[in-house]
Amino acid sequence: MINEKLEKAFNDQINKEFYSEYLYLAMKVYFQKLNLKGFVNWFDVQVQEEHAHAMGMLNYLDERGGDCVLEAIDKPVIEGKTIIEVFEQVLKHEEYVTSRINHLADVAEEVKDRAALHLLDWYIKEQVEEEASVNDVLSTLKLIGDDKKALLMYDKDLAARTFNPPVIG
Ligand code: OFO
Repeated sequence: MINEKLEKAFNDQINKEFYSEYLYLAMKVYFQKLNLKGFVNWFDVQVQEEHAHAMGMLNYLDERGGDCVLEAIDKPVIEGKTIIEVFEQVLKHEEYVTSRINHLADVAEEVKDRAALHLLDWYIKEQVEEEASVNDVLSTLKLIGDDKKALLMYDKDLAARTFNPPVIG
């Protein structure tokens, strides 16, 4: 049976993963309006990844005999106006999620739950990849600057991103 404090921390994080899914869905809509299909695809993959992250924790909680309590998901707000600003928000958001996963690992450590720590190792590694992939897009966008032709070419590159269902744990 999972410790109550850890169960609550998992539930909080499940909510944040679903929020991430919702935020990236809002960003997908933003790019649909711009008719940038590669960016739309990039966010589509992001949405599926976040859904998988949330489900991985939800199923884990169930496996450990815990209760999953689904709370309301906040309304997603896109803060920036430009494409770069949208990706700066994504990076800020992923850094925040990393800090919350680390907090979750701190709680698992505090209650000496080695099995949960093992699962969370996967999420910690995943956050390194998440931040790296956003940084990658941001660096390219900074190089592109105001060059519309280069942006359209990059949009084609992003169309190639595919979702590979993660094996969590
Ligand atoms: Fe679930 O990694 Fe992004 O938020």
